[in-house]
Amino acid sequence: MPDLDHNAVPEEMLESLRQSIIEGAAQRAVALARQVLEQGLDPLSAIDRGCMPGMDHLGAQYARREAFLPDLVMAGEAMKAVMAVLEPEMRKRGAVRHTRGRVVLGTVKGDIHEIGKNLVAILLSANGFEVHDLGVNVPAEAFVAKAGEVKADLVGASALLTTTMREQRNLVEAVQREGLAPRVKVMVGGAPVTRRWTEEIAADGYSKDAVGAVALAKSLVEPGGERS
Ligand code: B1M
Repeated sequence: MPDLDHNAVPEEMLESLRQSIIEGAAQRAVALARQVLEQGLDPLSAIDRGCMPGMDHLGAQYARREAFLPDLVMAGEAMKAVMAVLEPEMRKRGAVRHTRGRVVLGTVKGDIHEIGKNLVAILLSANGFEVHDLGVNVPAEAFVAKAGEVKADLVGASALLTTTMREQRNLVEAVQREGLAPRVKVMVGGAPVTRRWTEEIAADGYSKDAVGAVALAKSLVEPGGERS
C-alpha cells in the first residue's frame, strides 16, 4: 500500500472512527479502520487521529461521571478489534530480519489496562525486537524470572493507574536485587508516568507513547548493536 497524503482521508471518516470507539461499536469501528487503510492512511495515523482521541474523550467523560465502567469496557473491546485489523499492516511495514534485542513486556500487578502495552509490543516487534509479552497484572517477580529465562536485554512495564505505578519501582528494585542490572535495562510507560517519576524510581528510560518506546528501546540496547 503506498504511503499517502494523509489529508486525502476524509475527516468525516476519522470522526466516524472516533465516534465508533466512544460508542464501543466494534463492528463499525473495524469496518471504518479497513476503510481508512484502503484510503491509504498508515495504521499509526489511524490510531493517533481516529482511535486515541476517541479513547481520550471517553476517559474525560468517565472522569466527569458522564460515562461509566461498561462504556470503558466496550470502548476497550472496540479498540482491540481495531488493533487486530491494524496490527498485521503495522508488522508488514516494519518487517526486518534481525533481532535488535529481547524485551520482556507487561502491565504491572494490579493493573489490567493492556491496549497501550499491546501497541508498544506490536511496534517493538515490527521494529525487530523479540517481544515476550506477559500480559496484564504481572508481578515484578514474573518480569524478572522471564528476563532471566530468555536472557532479556530490556524489561518494559506499563502502568495506567496512579495506584499501580509503584509496581514499576518494585520492578526496578527486583531487577537490581536479582543482579540483572545494569545489563538488563528497565523501561516504563503509561498515561500517568512522567520523566520525573522515572528518575525518582531510577528506571533506565521512559516514553510517553509507543513510537517513542521504540526509539528508547533502540537507544537502550544500541551499545550491543543488532543481533541475528
Ligand atoms: Co481504565 N482508567 N480503569 N479501564 N481507562 C483510565 C486509565 C483512567 C485515566 C480513566 C479516567 O478516570 N479518566 C482512570 C485512571 C485514573 C488514574 O489512576 N490516574 C481509569 C480507572 C480509574 C479505571 C478503573 C479503576 C475503573 C474502576 O474499576 N472503577 C479500572 C481499573 C482496573 C484495573 O486495572 N485494575 C479501569 C478499567 C478499565 C477497563 C478494563 C474497563 C478498560 C481497559 C480495557 C483494556 O485495556 N483491555 C479501561 C480503559 C479503556 C481506560 C481508558 C478510557 C483508555 C485506556 C487506553 O486504552 N488508552 C483510560 C482513560 C485514558 O487513558 N484516556 C482509563 C489507549 C492506549 C493506546 O493508551 O494505555 O495510555 P495508553 O498507552 C499509550 C501511552 O501511555 C504509552 O504508549 C501508548 C500508546 O502511545 N505507553 C507506554 C503505555 N504503556 C507503555 C509502556 C512503555 C512505553 C510507553 O514502555 C514499557
